Amino acid sequence: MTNSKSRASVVSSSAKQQENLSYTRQILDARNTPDKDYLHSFYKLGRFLWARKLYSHLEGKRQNTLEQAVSFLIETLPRARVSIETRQPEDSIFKGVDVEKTVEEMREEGVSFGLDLPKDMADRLYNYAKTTPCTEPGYFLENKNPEEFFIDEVENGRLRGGRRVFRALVRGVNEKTGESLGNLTEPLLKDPILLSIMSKYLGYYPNRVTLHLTWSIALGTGLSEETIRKKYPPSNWHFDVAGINFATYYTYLTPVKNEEDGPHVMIPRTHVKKPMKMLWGSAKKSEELIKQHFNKNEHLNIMGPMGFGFVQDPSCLHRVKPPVHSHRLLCQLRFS
Ligand SMILES: O=C(O)CCC(=O)C(=O)O
Ligand SMILES: [Fe+2]
Repeated sequence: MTNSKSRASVVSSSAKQQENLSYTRQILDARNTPDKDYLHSFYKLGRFLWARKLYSHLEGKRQNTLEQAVSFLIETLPRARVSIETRQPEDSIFKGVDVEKTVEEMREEGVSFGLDLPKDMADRLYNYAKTTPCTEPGYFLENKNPEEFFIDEVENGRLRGGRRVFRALVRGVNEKTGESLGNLTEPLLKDPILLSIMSKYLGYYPNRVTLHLTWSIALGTGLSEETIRKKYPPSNWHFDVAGINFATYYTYLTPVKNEEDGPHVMIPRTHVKKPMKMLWGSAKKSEELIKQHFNKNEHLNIMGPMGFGFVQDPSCLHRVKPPVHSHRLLCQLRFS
């Protein structure tokens, strides 16, 4: 973990929601690039289906045992009242979504749609992203602090007329307004339907959620594919390894109506079935390798209006197709 101080600020701002999430103990914001955590030790096993399944089984068992122990204690100590807010499905943002069907689709296809954000929430996240400083991984000032900028300072793919920018990670806290990504996404983080989908899919209550709010910069048409791939890693085909087992909720906060608006592209079913050799080495896969094993008609370009939301098992091969004319904003919640 890169910065325990900023992590603490998000964790404390969401202390109440954690209480309500019962098991979801750690909520991390994007600025800590929490994925660094996953690059070491046994998290690497998360690329293997058998490891994800085994972990789900063991973690599910551990939580059940814990739960039984806690209820035993509560029952034997009748005066010690523990208040856990249990939200009902009718309070969900995703009221009406069929949990079983969604989980089934995730299992079969690796993706399921129909989890759109209400307009006011999408608007709030968009405004937050417009008014909060961003950073691009790998760019630092002379004093070694990350170089910060606002998204409106990126025009024609360049920051203040200077260097090229490919992506802008929105900070988890806006020091000026006191707003935080953790607070803004709180209704999502404690949404009973979303949590139910995630826990059913994973086989245990998620222990941790990481938040990412990311602008993909409109790159125009002049840059070579090779440069883009080098400078913008998620534009390469890859699978995520975000814990031992994990699943992601995505929502578009700018409309993605066509292939030039920055669609998320994936190959359904590859969470359970990947060519053997893709399981080894880097999680990033070359275009050539993908071409050898998959037809173009197996690629799914995901498009939708602002607020469009879906859940995915990001062990599926996927990538972003960078936008051409206007920046695309995506919010990701990774449950693990
Ligand atoms: O921006 C996207 O659509 C994909 C991002 C992604 O794959 C990642 O952050 O790992
Ligand atoms: Fe990814």
